[in-house]
Amino acid sequence: PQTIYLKDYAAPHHWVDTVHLTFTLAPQATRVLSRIAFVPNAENPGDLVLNGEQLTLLSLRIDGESVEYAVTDTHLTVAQADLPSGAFTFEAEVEISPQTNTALEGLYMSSGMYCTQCEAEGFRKITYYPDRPDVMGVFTVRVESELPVLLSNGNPVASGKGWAEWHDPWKKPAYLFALVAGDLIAHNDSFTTMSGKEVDLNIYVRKGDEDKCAFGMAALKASMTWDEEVYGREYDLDIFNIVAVDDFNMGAMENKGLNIFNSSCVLASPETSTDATFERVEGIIAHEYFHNWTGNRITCRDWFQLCLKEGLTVYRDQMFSGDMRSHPVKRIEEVLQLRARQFREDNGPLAHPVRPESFVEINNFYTATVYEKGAEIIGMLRRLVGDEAYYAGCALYFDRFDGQAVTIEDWLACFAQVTGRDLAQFQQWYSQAGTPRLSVTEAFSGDSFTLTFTQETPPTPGQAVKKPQVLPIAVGLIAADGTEVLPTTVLEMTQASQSFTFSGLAARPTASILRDFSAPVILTRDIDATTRAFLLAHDTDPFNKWEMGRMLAKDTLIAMITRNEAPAGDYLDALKAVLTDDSLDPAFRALTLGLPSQDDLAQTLFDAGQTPDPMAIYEAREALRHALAHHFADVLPDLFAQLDAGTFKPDADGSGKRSLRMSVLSLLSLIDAGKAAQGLFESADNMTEQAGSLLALLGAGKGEEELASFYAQWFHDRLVMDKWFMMQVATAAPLEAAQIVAKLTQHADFNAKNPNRFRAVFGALAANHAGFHAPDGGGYKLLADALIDLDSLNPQTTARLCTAFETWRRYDGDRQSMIRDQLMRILAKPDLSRDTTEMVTRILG
Ligand code: BAL
Ligand code: ZN
Repeated sequence: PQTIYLKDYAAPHHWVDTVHLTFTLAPQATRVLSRIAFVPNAENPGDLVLNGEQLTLLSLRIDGESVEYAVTDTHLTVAQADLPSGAFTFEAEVEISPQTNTALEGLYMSSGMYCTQCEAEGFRKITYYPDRPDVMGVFTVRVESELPVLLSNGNPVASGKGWAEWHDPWKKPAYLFALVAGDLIAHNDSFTTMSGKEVDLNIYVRKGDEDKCAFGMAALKASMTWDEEVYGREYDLDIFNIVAVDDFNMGAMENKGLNIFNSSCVLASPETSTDATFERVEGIIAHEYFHNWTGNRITCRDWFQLCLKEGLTVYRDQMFSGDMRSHPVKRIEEVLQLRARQFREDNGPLAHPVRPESFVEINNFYTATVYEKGAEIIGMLRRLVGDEAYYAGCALYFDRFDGQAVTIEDWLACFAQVTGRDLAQFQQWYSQAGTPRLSVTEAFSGDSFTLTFTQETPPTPGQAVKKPQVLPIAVGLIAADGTEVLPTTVLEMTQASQSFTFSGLAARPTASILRDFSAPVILTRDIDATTRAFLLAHDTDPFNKWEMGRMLAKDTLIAMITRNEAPAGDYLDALKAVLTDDSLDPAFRALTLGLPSQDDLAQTLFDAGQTPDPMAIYEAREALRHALAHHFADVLPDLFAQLDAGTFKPDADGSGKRSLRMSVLSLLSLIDAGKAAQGLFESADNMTEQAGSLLALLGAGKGEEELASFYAQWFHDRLVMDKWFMMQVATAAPLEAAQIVAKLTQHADFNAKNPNRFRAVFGALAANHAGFHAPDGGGYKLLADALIDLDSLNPQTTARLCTAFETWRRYDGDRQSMIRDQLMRILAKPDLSRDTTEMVTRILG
């Protein structure tokens, strides 16, 4: 397959003015008639080059005349010599087959409805078109079908029996095109924008899901208000539609005026959804809505600039969720996720810059690095320039680039202009892959305290030598009595090694370093358990307070794994103090009680030069869970009773209490024979507690009856059934995991074609660290078998799940050789997709 390079970017030979599309829908023979007004690009004249894949071309005309053209599997070309000299109208009719489109890119069918997914390059499976984000046009779309709901982008223009017309006045690239047709029900509401415009809001769902839309609608309205209040951004159409689709590769898609959502990311009700789902729905609704300005009104010049819209939009949705809930809790959750997904990626064969320099298949670059590290860069930029300059830079960006397809350089230029800063070194964050290692030493002399930092970024594929990054390092200093002698101060590190001195101190303080996780680095700091426990008790920065508990837990587990030590009493006492401290937010206490994942421990051991043994990691973690349960035995039952949040409300307060309550229950189940969990399972009126009590039972090696009754209650609800599948795999004992997965794939409700269901089983297998890495290699083989089968149906989801193997070089020779065999077996599959070929090749290195 061909590699595409950022350095090769060239503007298109033709721009698009207007696009008229008529869809005559039929499951296996949909007709797409296109009329496109093209304008030659005087600065780069040439042939008319259109993308097109899996299309049957029925007719083609230019300015009403037939013309010579060449068609390949991927392109249609009309030679410049055969084109009119100025602007012209291109007309074509193609036939496509939505029903057999299992890749879920382009126009496809899901549960009887038609829907589309065009980002990144799906529009070329709908019709011939310059399918690149810098080509923007004004679309008018006519949809013909007997189905009752017919939707596309923009505003409705006219409709009649069996047809509807839509017009989107905002020019857009083809990746933001969308079409939906189905027998759907609308949950309707409205919103008045800051300039007094009334917007009609709809969430379209299948019959039976109407009662799961209210929360998403409230989140949408909150997002619209927030973007007006915080960024001054107003919505710009008469209507905003969201549609829930069951078969969807991603979480959701920001198509202009017609967001399409994986149903798991928009539907929510207390009976069927956990608090985590409510939080996810709120965040994703906001994310897609915020794209209307950061992504749609201003889009990317090319796909290498993907982080321009994704990093910024993730940052915006994170700030929104923090405002809706709790910033400290949200920040800890973000960092947990960043470390679990992005650091893992950045430390392995798939490491790539936030703005990659090349790709084979762009779908493989919708990664944690582009999204989450991309968001961290925005957060660092804001820390460095300050709030006022941050918002001034954003305002300039919106003003200057509205209606354009732009680059990271364009974005940064706004902040350079507003602040007068030179952001050249900062821009390296976009081009240099790898997670910087930051180490620090501390010295006190006279009345001065000095912190000396050293940074180093390890080599990553294709980047052997690294330069120092700009690091905003937020620090605070705390006196021995717990008072803060230096409030949070941001140090700006730009060199490989740099010292910062604080004077006028009466005594040596304790430093709190990298507050709020102010830069995405791995911090090494030589501090003893007593200092960690002191900061856990006294740090005013909630993130670092949590971080100290996490480091104590990690040290304890590493000592248990490598030296067979018993858990340190100091750690157990410090954790108990947090668990029982009523002055702390329950959500924070729950996060502090959470142990580092097995995958995190494996990486930590590997970084320390050891070969991680998945079974030993699993056993130590289980032993620590039992030790915690026994150490807290006297307080767990009371805490469980006190933390009853009463009537279910999916807000920060209620979800925080339930989160701590479920953490308590999971420990309690290890010492009360599952009684409390069985009781709650019987009485729970919400999914958070029903699934939480079932998980607590399964985690204690019980729960078989409850699992069966859960199925009997929920077999008709596909999203709850995803949980039923996932919970069994997630809690499977290491030596049973492969067998349980094999059995579940034979279940009548398993369907590999549905990405949610496939991920519920195989994503959970990959996440069950000891189960996936079971010594006989059964987990590897099972996943490889499933990926080989899925690749013919759905390359995108297949390629994504190959990341299960990305850490293979951490492990012992036997495991490495078993994984390599499986990767080679995948690669040997005839007609393996471009997506999977690229991923496996990169993983093999
Ligand atoms: N643009 C793809 C889905 C999302 O990031 O919103
Ligand atoms: Zn996005």
